[in-house]
Amino acid sequence: MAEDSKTNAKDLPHSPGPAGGWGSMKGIARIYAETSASPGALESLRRLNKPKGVMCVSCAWPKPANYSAFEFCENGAKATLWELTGDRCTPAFFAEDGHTVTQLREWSDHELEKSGRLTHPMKYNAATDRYVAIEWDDAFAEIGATLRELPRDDVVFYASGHAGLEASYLYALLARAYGNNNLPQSSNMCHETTSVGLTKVIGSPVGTVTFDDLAETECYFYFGQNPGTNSPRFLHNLKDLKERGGKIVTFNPVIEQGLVSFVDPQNPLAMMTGKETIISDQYHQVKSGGDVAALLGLCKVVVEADDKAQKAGAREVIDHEFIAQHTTGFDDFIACCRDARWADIEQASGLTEAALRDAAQVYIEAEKVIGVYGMGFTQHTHGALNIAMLVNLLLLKGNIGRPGTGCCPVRGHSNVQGQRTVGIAEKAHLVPLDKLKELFDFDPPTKDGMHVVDAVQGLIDRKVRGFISLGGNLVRAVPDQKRMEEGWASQDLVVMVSTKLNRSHLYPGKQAYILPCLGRSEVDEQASGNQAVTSEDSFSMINGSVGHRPPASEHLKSELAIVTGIAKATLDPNPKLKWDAWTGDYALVRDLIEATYPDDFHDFNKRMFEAGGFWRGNPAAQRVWKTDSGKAVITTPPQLTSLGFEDRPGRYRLLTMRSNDQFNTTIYGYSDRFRGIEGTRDVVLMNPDDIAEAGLKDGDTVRLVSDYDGDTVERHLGGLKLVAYKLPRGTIAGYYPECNVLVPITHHDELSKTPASKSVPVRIEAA
Ligand SMILES: Nc1nc2c(c(=O)[nH]1)N[C@H]1C(S)=C(S)[C@@H](COP(=O)(O)OP(=O)(O)OC[C@H]3O[C@@H](n4cnc5c(=O)[nH]c(N)nc54)[C@H](O)[C@@H]3O)O[C@H]1N2
Ligand SMILES: Nc1nc2c(c(=O)[nH]1)N[C@H]1C(S)=C(S)[C@@H](COP(=O)(O)OP(=O)(O)OC[C@H]3O[C@@H](n4cnc5c(=O)[nH]c(N)nc54)[C@H](O)[C@@H]3O)O[C@H]1N2
Ligand SMILES: [Mo]
Repeated sequence: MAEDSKTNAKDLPHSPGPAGGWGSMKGIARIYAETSASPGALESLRRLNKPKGVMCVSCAWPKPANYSAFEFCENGAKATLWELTGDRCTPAFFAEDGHTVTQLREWSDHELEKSGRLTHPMKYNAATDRYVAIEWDDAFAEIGATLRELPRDDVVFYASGHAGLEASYLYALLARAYGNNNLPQSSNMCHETTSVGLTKVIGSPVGTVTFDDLAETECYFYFGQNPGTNSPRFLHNLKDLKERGGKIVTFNPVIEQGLVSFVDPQNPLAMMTGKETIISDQYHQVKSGGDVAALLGLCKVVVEADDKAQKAGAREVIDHEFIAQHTTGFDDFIACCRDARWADIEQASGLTEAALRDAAQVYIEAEKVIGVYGMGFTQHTHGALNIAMLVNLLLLKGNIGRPGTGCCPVRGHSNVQGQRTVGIAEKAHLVPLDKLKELFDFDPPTKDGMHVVDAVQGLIDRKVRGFISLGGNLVRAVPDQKRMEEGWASQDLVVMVSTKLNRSHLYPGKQAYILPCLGRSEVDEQASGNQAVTSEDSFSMINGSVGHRPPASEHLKSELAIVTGIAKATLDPNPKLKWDAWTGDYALVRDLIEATYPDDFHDFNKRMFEAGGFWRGNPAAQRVWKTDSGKAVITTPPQLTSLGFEDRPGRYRLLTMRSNDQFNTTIYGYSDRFRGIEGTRDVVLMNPDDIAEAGLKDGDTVRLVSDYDGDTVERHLGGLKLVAYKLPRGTIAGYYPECNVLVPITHHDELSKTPASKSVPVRIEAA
């Protein structure tokens, strides 16, 4: 490798300036103006992420116990304002000329949601091809009648990781009392690789760090997560580390502005002077799928340094005492490190030996290191191997289960982790079924249910006949979107619990309903008064949240009330299933959660408003390893990439990315200011040398074609503008969800079935 692969992150063609700063203030102001949110909405921002306030509806980044005056970020503010918009999508909207369901399919995702908050329960009328208003009781009765007729195994209960623990617990109970474990969740497309892969190696499905560790650490090794856009409050912790002299080493094919530099928008002096903090000391533009080799290279240098130290009688680099006491697999792994050839590591990672040696030196010198990762790790065919390799690096120096160290997967939706904790799980063994039987006097099903991938396959094969969606926009979020749309529309029953109109509403089955719900920032008045809900963040902290805003419409119901409404209309009466009492007082549901999970949730109702939340605990953080061997597992990699395919001429690795102007399938606008891409999302980013070699030019209109060997389905996406961009050769980038038509449903992580959306094999053609 001739050139040094380490990038001087400041020297970028598309770099528009630091993350945070005035740019973030302008971003908030633009959304405020565009959503016509009332001035009262700004009051909600002030209450965000504080005790007795609203827990942000955006990402799952934890809330500090010592909060500041404005404990929210640009994107949290955008998500909140988007929910508190003054726009309304009423029955009159659906009756307007040009608003049949077929016509609405021509609208963009942005336009659909921009129509505003849904105000009434709606039912699809096939004769007029329109949604029309329906009374709640009629909707529940009709849904219940159809559910009772459908074969139990053919109905899916999906949840996007948003609804609070109380509604989620009852939703899972509804599915099991109905008769199946078909409880897939958005994490099946997201951190399922962590749930399965991290459990395999350290016995924990979730991260091991807390805020105390962030305050104490000396160093982050940062892989495939984009804090500037997806967890901006993390930028404050990264900045704090830099200010106390710590180091950040980043691996990412794309230069992400939040990992380059940051101006703290909450610091008036920094705002006035534009004083930016440089975040990454080293930025390594690894190839998509190249992290296994990069991590092997880092470990190789650590092993080499330890050999040298031992020979010289100096202090050892590897923590041999920890390794002997706490791990298995060490000998095989260091043999693999010693045997690995630099030429192979360079080829597979796209990084030079010199760059990897620089990075490893930082790791060797730091006493306390945290490994961070996100979707850039989990969404690959061998995503679990990425995680295992990062764990290998951390274990070599005992960097798990010690203050200031640990493994930090950054979770997505605000309650995605918590929903799994309280029973939204398709795998039966993850749920205390005996407890459910004891509490509710029915026999919960023991057969595993469907993962999102199984559900999509079931839809494509026309085996899934009914779908309940607690939030989310599955038609747009999953791979193979074209085939999914057809399968979705052929169902007997589709029920969507939603706040905004989205594409999943526009492929109605034979019987389809949109059930509009309250947002988290709104008052949820029930028999015992305004209700609080709880959620669990990335650090396993549980927080209460209380809405203060008036509901967007008087016809809305809470998610919990909708779940119990469906349950009552569907299930045979059972005196132990007290749907009405639970709806009247959510504290009773928290008692049930405590009774089902006593270790995690003791004194739940008392502790839910502790500042910063209460910690559910994590054995791995105490060096108790709940693995098969009772030890942490050091993994010898069977291959050097996380890809499921070989390189060949003309084949590129497409990574699908998020812009700064979206939350998943919710598109706020068309400004990705961090990447300098404005006005459109229909782009492909590509290395200039790759563009030249392909005989194309910057600005050309091109088409991507799936180059997948797993099946013969044709998948393509045209009308994309080619943008010359600083990317590793062979890696190209486009936006999620637009690129989902190109991702095959069988192209997923081997262990967890998480779709491999960060390395999709494609060809590129002039349009
Ligand atoms: N504003 C906003 N906030 C969000 C979301 C949102 O859409 N908008 N979504 C929420 C959700 S559900 C989630 S899961 C999280 C997602 O947050 P992230 O985990 O940050 O997810 P992505 O932005 O998809 O991708 C992460 C990074 O991986 C990099 N990457 C791609 N391939 C590779 C690779 O092979 N190796 C390495 N090392 N890096 C790679 C990409 O360049 C990108 O910077 O954010 C949550 N927060
Ligand atoms: N190619 C590719 N595909 C991906 C990804 C990727 O990086 N690349 N990322 C994956 C990831 S990480 C995830 S998590 C999934 C996301 O998949 P989903 O969770 O299914 O999708 P979202 O876009 O988060 O859902 C948006 C909808 O949720 C509804 N909603 C918003 N707020 C509320 C609320 O308070 N209650 C209720 N009931 N509904 C509400 C609104 O109607 C809105 O239209 O997508 C996955 N798909
Ligand atoms: Mo996610």
